[in-house]
Amino acid sequence: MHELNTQDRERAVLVGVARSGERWLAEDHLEELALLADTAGADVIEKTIQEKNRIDPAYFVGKGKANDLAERVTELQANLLIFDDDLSPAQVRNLEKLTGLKVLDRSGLILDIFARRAKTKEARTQVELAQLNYLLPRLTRQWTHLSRQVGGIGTRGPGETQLEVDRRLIRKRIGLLTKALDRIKSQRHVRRQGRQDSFKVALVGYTNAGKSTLLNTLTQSDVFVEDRLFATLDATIRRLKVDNQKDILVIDTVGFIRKLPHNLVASFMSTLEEARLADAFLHVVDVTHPHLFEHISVVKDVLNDLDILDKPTVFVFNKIDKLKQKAIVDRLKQEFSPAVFVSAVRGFFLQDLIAEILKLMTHSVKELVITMPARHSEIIARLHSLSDVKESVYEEDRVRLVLTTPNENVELIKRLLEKKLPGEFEWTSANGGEARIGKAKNDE
Ligand SMILES: Nc1nc2c(ncn2[C@@H]2O[C@H](COP(=O)(O)OP(=O)(O)OP(=O)(O)O)[C@@H](O)[C@H]2O)c(=O)[nH]1
Ligand SMILES: [Mg+2]
Repeated sequence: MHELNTQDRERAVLVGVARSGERWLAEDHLEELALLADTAGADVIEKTIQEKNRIDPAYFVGKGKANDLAERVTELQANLLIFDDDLSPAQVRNLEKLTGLKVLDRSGLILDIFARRAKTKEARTQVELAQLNYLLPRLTRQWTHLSRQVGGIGTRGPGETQLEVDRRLIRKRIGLLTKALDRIKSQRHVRRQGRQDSFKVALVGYTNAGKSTLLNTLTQSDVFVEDRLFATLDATIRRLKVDNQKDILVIDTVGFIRKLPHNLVASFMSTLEEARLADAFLHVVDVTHPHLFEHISVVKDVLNDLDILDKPTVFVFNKIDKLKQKAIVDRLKQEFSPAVFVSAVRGFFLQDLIAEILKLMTHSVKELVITMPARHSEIIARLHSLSDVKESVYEEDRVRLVLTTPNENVELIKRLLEKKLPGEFEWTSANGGEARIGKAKNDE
């Protein structure tokens, strides 16, 4: 992210709207918007909040406030106006006309950061797709004209030429990108097959909570870490060795944030696919953050939107090395369980975390579907003793068994089958979805 510092930084004015009596909330949101602006390469030269219960359809803020803003930005020689809430395409147009500045909203800003951060082909494709979807309703002569003239934040990504083509071409491009993503997804699926039988935990959490740092410390890796928002955009996977026996895969994921646009989350589904297939979550929380409770609920909301909330979870309260108010620890222990308190940077109490992961691993169950020759009754009996057989269907000389078993037995069952029935069985793990494991019918 070196280019962030070498480029000319833009001068931004931030605008928020608060319902009456909720000024503190808007101030807080603007604080975070300022971090986002900084990450995108802008210096925030002023923050302004209007208390208003009704949103103005033409300018978002009131007309009077919009006029004041137009004067103020000239005085301040600002070149960028950023709103904390999503604006309609018409509001953007009106505000740009009135102020003569480029106007962005929170989604546009986040998209710009994503465009800079995206490194892999998958992330780039996803970002471009999200940008085009964002752009489509906003594509007007005015916007195109301004972006060509002004450039900078909010205009990177698809590039100027894309802005000049008509909507039909953009739709075509969206179609192509969607297909490309599908292809990448199926390649990822093939790669995933090899990892099918390891226990997988995904690091989820608010941006800047310390997920990548934790991955690095746990697995002695060197994943990019920065004290800015959205340092991670790709799902990185590392192997964690425990007891020289068990292998755990740890997956780093994109961080979440308040007011994360839904279509943006959806466009990252492919990256989050790894998280979706994980056996458990480590929900990493910056315990020193004044709004940690809100962070936790934002993360839960996003996981819920993605329909993946329902997984065993360990709460990992991170950064205890710089926690001053120790009293909060008792409250958190009461409210969240299981919970551990660690420092990823200093490596404090990581053993507690590993112990919790091992507990989850032991207690979690996997559903297996095994097809094998029916004549081996002694093996079938052994499978009954190791698991809960829910269904056995006999067909000619083979039997198909659907069973659930504690995760710790999965390896045992696999070894048993490989030893006694080499090349004669098939199995799938329902928990991991589609992928096939085992050495079935030479089709691996
Ligand atoms: N004091 C302290 N700082 C930490 C700790 N863990 C992480 N940090 C710092 O917090 C910042 C964010 O760390 P990251 O690991 O990039 O956070 P992340 O959750 O991966 O962030 P995104 O990828 O943006 O979602 C960095 O400046 C880290 O050095 C910790 O245990 N103690
Ligand atoms: Mg990260």
